[in-house]
Parts: sequence; C-alpha cells; structure tokens
Amino acid sequence: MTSSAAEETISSLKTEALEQLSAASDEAALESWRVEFMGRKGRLTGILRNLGSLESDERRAAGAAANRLKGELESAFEEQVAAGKRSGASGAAPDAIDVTLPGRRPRHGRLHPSTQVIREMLDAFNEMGFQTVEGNEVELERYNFDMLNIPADHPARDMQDTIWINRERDSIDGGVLLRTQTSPMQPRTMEQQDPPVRIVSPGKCFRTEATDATHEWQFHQVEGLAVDEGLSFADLKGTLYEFARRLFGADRKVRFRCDFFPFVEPGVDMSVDWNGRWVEILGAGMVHPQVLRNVGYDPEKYTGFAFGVGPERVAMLKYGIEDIRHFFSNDLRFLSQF
Ligand code: YSA
Repeated sequence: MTSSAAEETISSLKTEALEQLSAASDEAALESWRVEFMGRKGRLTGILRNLGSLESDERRAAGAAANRLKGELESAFEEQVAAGKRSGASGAAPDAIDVTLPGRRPRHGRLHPSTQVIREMLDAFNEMGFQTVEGNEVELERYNFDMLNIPADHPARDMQDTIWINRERDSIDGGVLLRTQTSPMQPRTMEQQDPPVRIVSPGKCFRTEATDATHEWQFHQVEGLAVDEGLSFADLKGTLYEFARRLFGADRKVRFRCDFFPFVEPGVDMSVDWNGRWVEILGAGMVHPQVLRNVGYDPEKYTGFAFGVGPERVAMLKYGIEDIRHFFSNDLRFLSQF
C-alpha cells in the first residue's frame, strides 16, 4: 500500500463509517458499528496495523491521517450514543409506554398523626355536645393575653415566650403575635354569642420554647369552653374524665392537680400515666369571673369551665412516641407509621 493509496482508503473509510453511524439508531446497531470500525479486529485498526509496511515519510503522513480519523470516529460515536439516550434510546420512541412493565401500587398519602388525633378528640367532644369553631394563628395581644386576665406586666406572660409580629401597643388591640395558646377563642366566641356556650377550637400555637422530648416551639391545642347557668367543677371533671376514657380507654390512670392560669379560678392540670410516669396533657379550670365580665357576661348568673389539651402529647401517650420533635421533622419513616 502506498501513502496516497493509504490516505484514499482512510478517506473512504471515514465516509462509509460516518454514513453507517448516522443510520445506527439503537444499541445493537451502535455496538455492531463499533466492532466493525473501531474494534480490535476492526477496519480502522487494520489500517493502523498495515502502516508498518510503508516508507517512513509515507508512514508518518498516513499514520497522522489514521489517528485523526480514529479521534473523529470516537467523538462521533459518543455523540450518537448520547443522542440515542436523549431520545429514549433502545429503539423505542421517547414517549412510548412499556406495557411489559409490571404494575406498581401508587403511594398513598395519609393524614398527619396530629390531624388524626385532633379529629378523634373533636369527635369525642362533639358527641358530648361541643361545637367546633376555628380561630386565627396570627392573633391580637388583646385576645391572647389582656381579655384573659393577663395584663402586660403579668408574670404569667413569661411562661409563654411569645413570637411577636408587631409589639406596638398603639390601640386597645395591642401588638400582633403568633398565638401562644388557643385560649383567645374563649373571649372571641363569647363576644359573638350569648350563653349557653359549648365550643371546642383546634389549632396551632407557637412559643419560643427551648425544645425537648415533650416541648416543641410549634404544637397544637384543642381549646374547650362551656358557659351556662349552674355549671360546676363537677361538670369540668366529668367532661375531662369522659374525654380521657374515650381517647385512652377506661383502664388508663389519669390525675388532676392544682395549677394556676390567670383566666381560671380554680385551675388544674390533668396528666396521664405513661409506664409509671405522669405526662401532662392539658390545663383547665372554672372560667374567672373577670373573663366573663370582659365579654359582657354576668358572673353572678353564669359560670363556665374551660380547658386546653395538647394533641401531640395525647398522641405520644396513645402510640408510645418517645419524642415530640418527630411530629414536625417531616420524616416519612415516622409519618408513614400512622
Ligand atoms: C388552661 C385553662 C383554661 O381554662 C383553658 C386552657 C388552659 C390551657 C392554657 N391555655 C395553656 O396553654 N396551658 S399550657 O401552657 O399548660 O398548655 C396546655 C397544654 O398544651 C399542655 O398540657 C400540653 O399538652 C400542650 N403544650 C403546651 N406547651 C407545649 C405543649 N405541647 C407541646 N409543646 C409545647 N411547647
């Protein structure tokens, strides 16, 4: 083979290889092209092997042309493989449906465990005659604190470290905050209607808590309020015992203890047994006469009781969840267990 004959062969091999490559549209065709032109026994390799039979000048020129062609064919091949992948490759049209794939069950969503427990709690209270009302997560200082007998300088405010949106007190409404409790729904409801009142109000609350296994900075509460003539502490205890019986079963131990909230007198909290340990789930009490006066009710005529339950704590006790921080960590391994 002379140099010019070798270069002619290289040039016509290039034309033929590129033509065939552009027609190779699936994996099998691409592989057979690679073997024919670039493989160990392929046509280009054959040319490279024969270079040794040429004179040195001729060998240099033909060798350079053959190596150039090798580079060009490698790039063209990679480009064709990539184009095949982009278009869905393996011969199938990109939007084709592979009817041979086995069917897969679509993943079902489910209600968040807090929502499930809140619904169960609301069902229990609704069946006892309480009507559900909803409130705002962004609340006025007046309803979150003042109307509940917690004036600006009251130490009880320190127990609910507050996330303020606006701290200005330039009107009777005071500042604006993320509510620290659902209790503002007590004065809001009583302002809207005359007794008898019997409502429950679920929703989110926010506090700047140092979080731990039983405290989150965002959590839910379900507020309850009943006002009528002749309601007593016995009604409060009866209602909350029945609630605990429905949620935890008749055998679960519960206890009441004295507690202080400025908007009740007397005040209590209720705890539920968790393997010999008491976990507090709610605060409650008889509505303070001043709170009734604040909304225009006559405390000589009406009495009431109220409570605020934490559904995450209820869920922890029901399902043995050891850390409240699981609820809002968005971990599917936790959420999909409910
Ligand atoms: C008290 C008397 C009433 O007449 C009406 C309502 C109340 C409850 C009062 N508003 C209150 O918020 N009390 S509390 O601070 O003790 O919270 C009540 C319940 O909410 C707690 O028992 C707990 O179950 C839940 N809770 C409070 N802070 C929490 C929390 N849950 C998770 N993380 C927190 N940081």
